[in-house]
Amino acid sequence: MVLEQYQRDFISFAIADGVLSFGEFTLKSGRKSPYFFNAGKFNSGASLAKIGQYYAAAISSRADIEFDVVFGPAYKGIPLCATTVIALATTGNESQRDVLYSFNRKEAKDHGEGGSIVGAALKGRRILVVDDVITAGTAIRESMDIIRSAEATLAGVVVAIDRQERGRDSSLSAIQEIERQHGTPVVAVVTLDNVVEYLQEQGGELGAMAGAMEEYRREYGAA
Ligand code: OMP
Repeated sequence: MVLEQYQRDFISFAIADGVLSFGEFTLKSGRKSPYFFNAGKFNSGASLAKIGQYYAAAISSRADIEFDVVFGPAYKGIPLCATTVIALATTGNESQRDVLYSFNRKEAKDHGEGGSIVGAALKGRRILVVDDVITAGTAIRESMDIIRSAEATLAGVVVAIDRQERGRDSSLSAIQEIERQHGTPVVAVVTLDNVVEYLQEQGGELGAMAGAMEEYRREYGAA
C-alpha cells in the first residue's frame, strides 16, 4: 500500500491541529479506542480551507464517481460540503469543477421557503455525501434516507477517515456494507492502515502509538 503525499500531509496536519489524537476514548459504539478523530477541531479558516483540499483530492482520485451535488449532513457535514465544493472549483477534475452543494436542517422549516434542504435541490440529481467519520454507519444511513425520500440518487460517499472497523453484527465494516448493499463507492481521505503506516514511518513517540492501534485493529477490525 502506497501512502500518497496528500494523505501523508493530511495525517500530519490532523495531528498538529489536535483533530487526530491518541489516548483512551469511548466511541458511540461503546468501544474503547486508542485514537479519536474529531473533525470539529478543524475550527479556523486556514484549517477549513485545507480540509476542503484533502476531500477534493480524495474525490478527484476517483474520476469514476459522477455527481451533481455535494451534500453535507447537519451539523458536521455543513462546513465540509461548502469547503469541498470551493476546493473542487479550483482543483477538481474537469467535470467536478462547478458542482452544486446543499445540506439539511435538523428540523424542517414550516415558513418562508420551507423544507429541510438548504442549497441545491436534490430531486433527480446524483448526490455525493461528504461526512467526517463512518464507524457503525448510523449517521450515513440517515443521509441515505434523505436522498431516497428526495427522489435523488446516491452517487458516492466521501469521509475523512475510514476506521476499518467491523459492524456489530457482521465481520464487514459499515463502509464495506454500504458498498456491497447499495453498490455505492465510499472514498476516504485516509484509512486506519494509512495512519498506522504513517506513525511507523515517523517512529519515536508517534511510532509507539502504532502498536496500540494495531492491537485495536486485531480486536475490532473488519475482515
Ligand atoms: P456512526 O454513526 O456509528 O457511523 O459513527 C460516526 C460518528 O461517530 C461520527 O459522526 C462521530 O460523531 C463519532 N466518531 C468520531 O467523530 N470520530 C471517531 O474517531 C470515532 C467516532 C465514533 O464514535 O465512532
